[in-house]
Amino acid sequence: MAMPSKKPDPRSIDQLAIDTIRTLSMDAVEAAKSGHPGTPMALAPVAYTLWQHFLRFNPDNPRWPNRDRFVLSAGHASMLLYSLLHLAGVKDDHGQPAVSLDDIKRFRQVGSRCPGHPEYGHTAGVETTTGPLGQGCGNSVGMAIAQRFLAKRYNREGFPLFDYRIYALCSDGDMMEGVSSEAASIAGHLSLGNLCWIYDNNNVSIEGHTDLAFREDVAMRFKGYGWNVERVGDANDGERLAESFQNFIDDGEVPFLIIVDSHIGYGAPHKQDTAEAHGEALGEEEVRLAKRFYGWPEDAKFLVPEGVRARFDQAIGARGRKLSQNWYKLAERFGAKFPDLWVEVQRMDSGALSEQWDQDIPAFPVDAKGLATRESSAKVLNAIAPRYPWLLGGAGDLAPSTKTLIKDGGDFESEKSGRNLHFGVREHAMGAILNGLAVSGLRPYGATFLIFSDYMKPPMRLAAMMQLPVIYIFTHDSIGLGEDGPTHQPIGQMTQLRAIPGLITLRPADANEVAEAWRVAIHSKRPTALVLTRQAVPTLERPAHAGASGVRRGAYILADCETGDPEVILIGTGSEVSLCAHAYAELKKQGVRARLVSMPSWELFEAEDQAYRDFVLPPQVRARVSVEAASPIGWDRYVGASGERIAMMSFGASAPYNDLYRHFGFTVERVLAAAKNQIEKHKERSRESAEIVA
Ligand SMILES: Cc1ncc(C[n+]2csc(CCOP(=O)(O)OP(=O)(O)O)c2C)c(N)n1
Ligand SMILES: [Mg+2]
Repeated sequence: MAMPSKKPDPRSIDQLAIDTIRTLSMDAVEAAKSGHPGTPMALAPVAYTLWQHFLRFNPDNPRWPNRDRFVLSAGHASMLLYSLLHLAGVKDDHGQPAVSLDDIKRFRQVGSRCPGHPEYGHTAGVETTTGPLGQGCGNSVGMAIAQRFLAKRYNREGFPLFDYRIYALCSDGDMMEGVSSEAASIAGHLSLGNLCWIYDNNNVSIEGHTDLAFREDVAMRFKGYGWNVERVGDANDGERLAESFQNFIDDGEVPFLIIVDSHIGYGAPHKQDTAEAHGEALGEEEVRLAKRFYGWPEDAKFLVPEGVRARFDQAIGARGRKLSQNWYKLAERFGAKFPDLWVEVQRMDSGALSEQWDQDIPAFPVDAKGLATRESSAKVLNAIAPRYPWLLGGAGDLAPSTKTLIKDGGDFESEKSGRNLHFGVREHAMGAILNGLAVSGLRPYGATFLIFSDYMKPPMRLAAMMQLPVIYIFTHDSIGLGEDGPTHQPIGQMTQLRAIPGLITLRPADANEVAEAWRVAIHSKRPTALVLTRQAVPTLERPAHAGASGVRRGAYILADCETGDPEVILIGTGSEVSLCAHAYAELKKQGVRARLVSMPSWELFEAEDQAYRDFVLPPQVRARVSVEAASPIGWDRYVGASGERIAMMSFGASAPYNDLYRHFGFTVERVLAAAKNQIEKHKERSRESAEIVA
């Protein structure tokens, strides 16, 4: 492998290419009058060395499944990545440049492929969305787990179908965030020898010198996690950088941290090594002086000197094309020899489902005692898993409680690559790892108590933004968890999850709704949260109650009055549906025309057309009661300002759950009273408005 020289000749094409990355980044930020120039200027040689000499990546086909992954966890340095994508000539799905020079000129503007921070799905070659510090680090661990899982399942003697590596570039901020510590800890535990983090140790963050808040010994910390650690004392020392990357590749046993000492804003005479170089345009004069320092034409803007693109093409381009061509040939031979496995790989790669994946999902018989929805979920998960081999996941040390083990799925451990992941008590990293697994084509799920979804919101919202079909299994979903008390009882969590655009929440009422909820989740191209009970809930009688397939529409009429409009509509979710069903039966007995609506998913209901929504909740029927043992926020949308919401107005308490339901007013009597109040109230109102009209 050609190593770059230690002190590149200032006129060498490699130095010219490095300085092109720097100047493109400076010019783009200057034009936008916003952005982060300092870190691309400092890290240009690091990224250049990696991309040109090591990264196995075909610019013509950035989706090549066996490509090395490059994650810019320090997403604010986005111009570093955009410059690389541009200069390496990376193509999008239509064979067009992933990033044109025009995109760079319109950095951070409407319609540009160069938004402020790298966005997955928006710019070809961007492996994951980064910007919230630490997330990319977490994602990279998921990617590394994915590679090992894929290698274990599909590689055969003489067929190393998946042998790629994962590189992540991290800043001081990444290192300070807790999620990267969680992720590094589990990466060390799992001996992920395919993972390399490059830590940009520039001693500067937004408020100034990192001494203000961060003096820990990062090298010692990572050694403690079981990583190999190397130091490169000068970010401009291409030879030493190359040596470290080679050591990572040669080692391959445990994750690898390369600590690189760099100078933020390298070459800017007044701003180098200062926080000002981090997040604002350098200013015209400073840019001019920095260009003079690089030996660059001072007035040139967005200049790509002749030979620079060709240089990328000769190195990363030629290498990547050759490797990927060879890989596709290998894949063809693999397909001939292992046709079933190859079908799987192709299905996975295209995001398709495995054949007959839902054939074994059971129908649950009516059962007054019933079972907890976490229990029925376990049965459904284990009916799906054998037919869906790239479905994998685990819990944050709560598998026995969340019921999320795949039987006979094997463990994913240091020496094992099974389907049951053990995240340990690391919910935040779990969320980020799930995203890394999902962008790698696997179908991941992660589980914990609903209350601890609080610990993983950042990666959940990124999953929604990236439209990743991650499945979250959140159990112990209300005061119904009982004795553990208010610290463990979720109140506002449903509201918070419903506020994440693009996340589908599902709170199924019984075992058959759970089966449908899983069907929705598996079919979904977006993240889905299954919200499940700890306590048993009855399995409702169907078809006396409507079939559970209505779950797909978010809300459906479970039981209705025989004729005409109902006088009142009861709307419940999850464990409160059976409560409403009892109230409905009682109302019916008393001759009241009631409708019972199960509403497991607001998002799916909102996606239905107005006609269906009006069919379920006719606008003329104003007497409405919602019942959900959680925050009332948002329910006025469905019951109206004059409807009644039976909800939690405070934190919960520690007691047996039946007592808590009574204590907090989740009783048949209360629902009955609310229904009758509503009927009276709206009768009165229609009388009043009739009088006004008369
Ligand atoms: C979770 C999170 N918190 C805060 C920020 C805002 N922010 C962006 S960069 C940064 C720190 C910059 O320092 P460093 O990470 O060392 O990056 P450098 O300037 O050295 O490139 C902060 C606080 C963020 N992007 N993500
Ligand atoms: Mg820094």
